[in-house]
Amino acid sequence: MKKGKVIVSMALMASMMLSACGTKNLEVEGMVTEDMSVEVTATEDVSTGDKDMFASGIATEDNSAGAASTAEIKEETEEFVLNNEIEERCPVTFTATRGDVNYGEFIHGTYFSETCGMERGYTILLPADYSTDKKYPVLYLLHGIFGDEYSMSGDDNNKIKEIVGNMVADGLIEETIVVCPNMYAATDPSQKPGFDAEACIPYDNFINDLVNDLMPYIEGEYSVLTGRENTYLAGFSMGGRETIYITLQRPELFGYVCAISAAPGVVPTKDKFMSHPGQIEESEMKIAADAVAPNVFIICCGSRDSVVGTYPKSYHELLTANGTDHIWYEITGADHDNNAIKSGLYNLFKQIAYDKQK
Ligand code: FER
Repeated sequence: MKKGKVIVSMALMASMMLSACGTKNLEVEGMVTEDMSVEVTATEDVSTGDKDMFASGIATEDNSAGAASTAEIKEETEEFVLNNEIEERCPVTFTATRGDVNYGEFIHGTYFSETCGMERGYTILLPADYSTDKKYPVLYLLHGIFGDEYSMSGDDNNKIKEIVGNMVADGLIEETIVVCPNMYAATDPSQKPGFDAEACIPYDNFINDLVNDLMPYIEGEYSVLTGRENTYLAGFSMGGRETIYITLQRPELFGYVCAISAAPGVVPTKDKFMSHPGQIEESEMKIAADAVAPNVFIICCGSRDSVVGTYPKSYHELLTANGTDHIWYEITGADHDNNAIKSGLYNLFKQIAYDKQK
């Protein structure tokens, strides 16, 4: 793939940015170090007190973008140059609903899970012009605690459809299928999600459901490209925790990974909510030396996450201490919210685009 270009009206961008985040000034400097870990520093003008608007932008942030016409977008132009730098905020041009892009709709389906002994649901976003004459890469996108297969696909404010559709429209990434599973892989249908260590067991069982049941089903049912180069994994919070665990357990399956605001409990710890026995020991927080590491492995979190705090940073520090390449960055001002999710999803696809054009 060649360098991507995005045509954006400066005036349109400016007005979108203004309504998206007041007079905030966000300058990001990203530096990719040799071992692939990225240190991102940001300076921002928070003097206007619009930080809350940024953090709680779930309701207000993107509606302002509306459906931009192609003429409007092309009025004045700026070149988007694809590079491997992390951008803390997903540019509005990728979260905007564009009038000339068909984003498709998530649909619901079910599969039989041998792992859980029951029929289970998923939602799936097929490219608008999905055809069995083509094969598509797949992103498995994991929800947070108490979620289900509708959590990520039903939340218009995480912009998953727009980010994928707009990056495809700009020639940055291939058309990509997005699968949102139900990560609560309980074997007992009467067991319900809760907020204690025992209630986490079904989430930790999801690796078996994903690898042995859902992925084979998706690969049999839809026209998908297989193999780690074409199989992406991302998750938010509890989904971020499982993303890290699954990646470390099965690195041969996922080439591109992003754990957003990952919850505690991958390794033993006690946070303000509960004691976590840990899925693995700290010394196991690495890609095994004889295994192939993901091409892109991002760990990120909002700088003022009020739920998982500095746990994502501690995962980054453990991976670094154990010699596993990854990208770490913080999203300035974001809480445990869609600003973090949009950032993580955008940067995952941006890194995929950059990696695949090489
Ligand atoms: C915890 C803190 C946060 C935890 C889970 C979460 C299982 C998950 C939050 C989310 O998914 O939003 O201690 O333990």
